[in-house]
Amino acid sequence: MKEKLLKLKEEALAKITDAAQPDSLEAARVEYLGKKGELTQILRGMGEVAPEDRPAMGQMVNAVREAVEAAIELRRRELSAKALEAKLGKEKVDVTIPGEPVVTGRRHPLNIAVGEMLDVFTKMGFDVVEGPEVEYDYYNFEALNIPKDHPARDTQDTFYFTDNVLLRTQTSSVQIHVMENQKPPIRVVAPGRVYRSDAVDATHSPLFHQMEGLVVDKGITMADLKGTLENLARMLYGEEAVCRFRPHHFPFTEPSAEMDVQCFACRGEGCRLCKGEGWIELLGAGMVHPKVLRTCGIDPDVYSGFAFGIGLERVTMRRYNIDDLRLLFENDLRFLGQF
Ligand code: 2NL
Repeated sequence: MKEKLLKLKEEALAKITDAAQPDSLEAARVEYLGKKGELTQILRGMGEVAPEDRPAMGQMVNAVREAVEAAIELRRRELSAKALEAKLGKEKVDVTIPGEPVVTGRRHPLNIAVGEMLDVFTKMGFDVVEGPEVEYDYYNFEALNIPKDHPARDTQDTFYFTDNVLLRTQTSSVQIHVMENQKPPIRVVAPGRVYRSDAVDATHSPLFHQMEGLVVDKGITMADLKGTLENLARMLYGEEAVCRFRPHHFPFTEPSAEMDVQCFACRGEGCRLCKGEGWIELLGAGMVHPKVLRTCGIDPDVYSGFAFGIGLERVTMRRYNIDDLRLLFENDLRFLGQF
C-alpha cells in the first residue's frame, strides 16, 4: 500500500510538472483528486484497512494529497504567469510608429459665404432670425399678397403636404412671423433652406438657400434700401463695386427692383462670366407693399419698410468660381477640402 501510494505520488507530480497548458493541469487534478480520482478512491477505501494501521495510513494518504495539491497550485501559478507574459508580448505597443493623421472637418463653402454676408448685416444692426421650413400657405403666399391664381403658387413650383401646408418657397414667411410678433423698428435677415419642385441640373435644385432681409420703421425710403444693399455688394465684390437698380415686379413690394453689380471680371465690357451683359444680377428688392404691412398689423400710414431676397448658391458659386450647383450638395470631400 505504501509503495503504491509513493508510486502514485511520483506519477502525479511528474504529470503536474509536465502539464504545459491549464487544460492538461486540470486533467491531472481530476485524475488524482477528482471525485473518481485515484487518491480519492484510496481515501474511500480506508474502511478496509485494519483499524490499527488506519492512523498511519491516513496520515500518509493526506500527506500525498497535500503534496499533489501544492504541486498543482504551484504549476497553476507558473502557467498563468507564462500566459500573462505571452499576452503582454503580443499586446506590446510600438510608441515609435508615426500617428495616424487626424482628418479635420471644414466649413462648407455656402456656409462660409453666408457667414460673411451675415457679418455685414449684423454690423449694420440686423438680427438674424430663423423659422419653420414647413409652413402654412398663409405665411408663404397669402400674407405676401400672392393671390390664389399667381403662378408662384402653381403646384409645379411648390411642394404641398395638404391644401394648406407646404415646404416654404422663400424665407419671407419668417419675416411675416417677425412682423406679427414684433413692433417696429424691425431690422432682420432670415437665411435658410427653401424648396421648389425643380429637376436637378447645373443651375437648379429642389432644395436651395436664400437670405431675405426686412427693415420696417418710420421714414424708411428707397435710399435706405440702396445704401444697405450697396454695402453688401461692396463686401462681396470690393470697395469699387458698381451697382445698378432696374425696375421689376414682385407682388409683395411696391416699387420693386433688381440690383445688378457691374461684372468684376470685365468691368462692364461683357465677357463669358456675365454672358456678354457687363452686369451680374445679384438680388431682388423693393419697398414693402402697404397691403403686406397692414396684413401683419403694421399701419402703412405710419411705417414703411424695404425688403430684399438673395439666392445664396449663386453668390457662393461666383465667389469661389464653382460652375456646377450640384457640387454644393454632393458633399464630395475632394471638393469640400478646397475651401
Ligand atoms: C428675389 C426677390 C425678394 C422680398 C424678397 C419680402 C419679404 C417681406 C415683405 C416684402 Cl416679409 N418682401 N421679400 C422682397 C423683394 C424681393 O426676393 O429675387 N429673391 C431671390
